[in-house]
Amino acid sequence: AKDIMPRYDTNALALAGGVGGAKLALGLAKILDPDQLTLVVNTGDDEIFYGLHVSPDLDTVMYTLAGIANPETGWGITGETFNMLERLTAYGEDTWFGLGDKDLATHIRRTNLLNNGESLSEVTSKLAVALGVEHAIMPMTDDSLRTIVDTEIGSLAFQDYFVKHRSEPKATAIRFDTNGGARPSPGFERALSESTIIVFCPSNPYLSVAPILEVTGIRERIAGFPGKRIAVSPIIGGAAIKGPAAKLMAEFGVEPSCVDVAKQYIGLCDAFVIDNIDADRANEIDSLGMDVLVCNTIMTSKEDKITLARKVLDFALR
Ligand code: FO1
Repeated sequence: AKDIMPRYDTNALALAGGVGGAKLALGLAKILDPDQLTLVVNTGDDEIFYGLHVSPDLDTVMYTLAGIANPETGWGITGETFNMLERLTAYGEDTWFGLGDKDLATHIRRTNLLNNGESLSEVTSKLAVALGVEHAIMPMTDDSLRTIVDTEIGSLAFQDYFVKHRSEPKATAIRFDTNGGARPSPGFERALSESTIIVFCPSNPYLSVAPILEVTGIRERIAGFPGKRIAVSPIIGGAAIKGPAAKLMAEFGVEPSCVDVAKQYIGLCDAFVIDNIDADRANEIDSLGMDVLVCNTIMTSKEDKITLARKVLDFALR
């Protein structure tokens, strides 16, 4: 499609978490050239397993753009095997985090390069290049910023909450643990200066986008951004396509709806995209001071992803 369509005259910065974010990121990558798009990804979910640095959201975006993401799970590599994990389980390890054999190579390589003193940005770029990804994928920060979920059973690191405890414990708060502040990655800084549009991909506002906004100075930079800013709601008809967003919203006493996602982005977004199913909520979002685009936002096929990416850019740049 890119070959027959006119080139967009824009530089885009897309903010993404895991699965939902990666889908729109792929759509954007299909219509924007590598020099026109920077994908900045949440690293609040990062965790050390068996001594290896795992960056789930970076890997989901990277594998999706490389065309090797597992569509069934939403994480990991397609056609994966789990021989290592089975052996580890047989040795008596508590293997609640599913590290596949191929995926493992990513974490080994990442950890080696980090131990050699390279930044997470440099390492991510090397991994992406090796996978044939041409568009820039950057961590939000090269520093440590860990998402902590306070729950009825205590404070849990994100993967403990999400995978080990299946998001079941009632959450009371979400916090971000930094050692005195996490600085934006150099690529994030550059994209903020050079982009003409910011796209908030349909990722969980509390768990995926909030950590990005928590990076030092980022909320202010986006609030004062001179270009267009547009967000796509990850909540459709009161439910999340994937993940615990709707459950968390209910626990925090907010009605899980696209309107409440929009409220999280007041002052940060000029335009907001909701699904056809939520057409009757458009007025409420309009009164929050955002222009509203109503369209199909469910991305099943590759065409869906490209179509939504186009609609988002066309609406923001109209
Ligand atoms: N999610 C699960 O629900 N169970 C798993 O065993 C699991 C393993 C896993 C391994 C590598 C990776 O990059 C992601 C993995 N995820 C798993 C997904 C991950 O916990 C979440 O998708 C993100 O952190 C949320 O965006």
